[in-house]
Amino acid sequence: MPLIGRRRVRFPNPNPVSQSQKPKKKMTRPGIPAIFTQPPAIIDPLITETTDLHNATRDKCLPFLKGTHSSQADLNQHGVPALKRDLHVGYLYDSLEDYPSGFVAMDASRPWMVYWGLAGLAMLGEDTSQFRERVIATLRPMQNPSGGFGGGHGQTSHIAGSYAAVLSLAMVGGEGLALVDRHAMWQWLSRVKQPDGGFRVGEGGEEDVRYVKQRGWLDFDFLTFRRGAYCAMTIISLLDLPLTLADGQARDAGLETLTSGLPQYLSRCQTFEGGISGSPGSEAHGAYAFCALACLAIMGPPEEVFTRHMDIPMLVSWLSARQSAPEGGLSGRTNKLVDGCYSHWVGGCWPLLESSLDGKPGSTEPPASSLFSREGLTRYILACCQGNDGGLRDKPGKHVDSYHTCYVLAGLSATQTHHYRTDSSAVSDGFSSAFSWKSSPSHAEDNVFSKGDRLTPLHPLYLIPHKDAERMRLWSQDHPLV
Ligand code: FPP
Ligand code: K
Ligand code: ZN
Repeated sequence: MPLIGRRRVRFPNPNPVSQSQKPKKKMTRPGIPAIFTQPPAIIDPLITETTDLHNATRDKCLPFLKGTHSSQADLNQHGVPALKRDLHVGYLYDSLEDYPSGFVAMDASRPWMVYWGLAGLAMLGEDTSQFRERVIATLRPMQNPSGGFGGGHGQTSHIAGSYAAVLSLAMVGGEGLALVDRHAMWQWLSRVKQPDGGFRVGEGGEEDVRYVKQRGWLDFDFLTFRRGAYCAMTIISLLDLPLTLADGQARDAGLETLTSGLPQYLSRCQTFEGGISGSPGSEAHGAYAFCALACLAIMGPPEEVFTRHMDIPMLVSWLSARQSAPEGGLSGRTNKLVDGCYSHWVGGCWPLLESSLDGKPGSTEPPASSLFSREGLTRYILACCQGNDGGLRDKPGKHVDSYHTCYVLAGLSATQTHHYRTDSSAVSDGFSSAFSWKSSPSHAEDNVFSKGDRLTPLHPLYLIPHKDAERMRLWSQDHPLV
């Protein structure tokens, strides 16, 4: 085998299996297929920083996957640990309480923290309406009279904060449904709509570093200043906002509606790899793949909008490459590491694609074979992502947080559920497809989780319970803007 340049080349062990199966104190638990307990059969001989990170991650995960880690107890007949339901519930209740001063950087993500907590609790079967008064009191001061919600008190409106606020209000219901100034929201969204069809995440400020300081990870959005399309379509469809554009750059440029040019814009976000980026010309990433597909599926039936605006074989190929063995978890982009949150951002793309490939609505039966390994993802989530004291995480060795708790649970729920569309919809306008989704428990043969570990499914586009999405939409329809 030739040496490549002057880089270190480590030749793969010709018999890696026997190497890893040297007698060890703890034997792999029974019921676990070899693909989840051994290094991959083909190993890249070129060692780079990337492969080192991959190997280190794999070695960290293996004891958890094999069921031999000292923290693990209660493995089922498939060698999979139980969901620590009560501990996760406790963790999420705590996540909605006070934070020590070290968390000040999260101040700009307060609507998100409310959303992650509520959505996680909803999946775990808790009643989220109990938080109604507190959520309203928390979010009310974040709404700006000129439309939208900021990330915290006194902050400029941001499309992601507005998305999280609207979803949280949908989950608490009641007076929460009336909190949003929908007229101002419509005007604000019209102002952040761009002549190229996309949405900026806020007004102005994209070159103002103060926003960057203020917003932590959301700053990616301010630097590239688009990426708001999914958040916008979620808000528009749940609040039944008019599609006609109010004053703003987009209308000045001749666009007529909030959806004008949007599918074409998303199409330009599909990259040479087949994945989808947050804005044309940048790197494909799982978080934006979900946002783009969910956004398209809000606008129309997947089998029509995906086929028209995406190269589906390329997309399927890129999405499939996000899953790796033995970990079973998903990565967000090429050559990067598995991370529990992509269980949703990437895993949540599969039900949408499966529905698109299925064609017409009405197929209540899950497809005979899945496009990804539900078993692998379930194993990664339950074995590698659960914190000892509750909460879920990116990977072993990382701390739990409410963002990962929410999206890892959402990914687990996607592996347990068959999402399909029906011929009936709660609405009769252009968003009828978005409100025609139903979910039923999947009884696939490769279910490896225990019976008691089923989660309440979320709407696959809105990421809140179906009934809450429908309730907000119907309430809004009953309260037309004059
Ligand atoms: C890279 O992080 C992450 C991104 C480029 C996107 C982050 C955005 C989201 C998670 C959510 C977007 C969705 C909405 C609804 C606003 P990294 O480099 O730390 O991670 P990686 O190595 O896994 O790519
Ligand atoms: K990451
Ligand atoms: Zn993550």
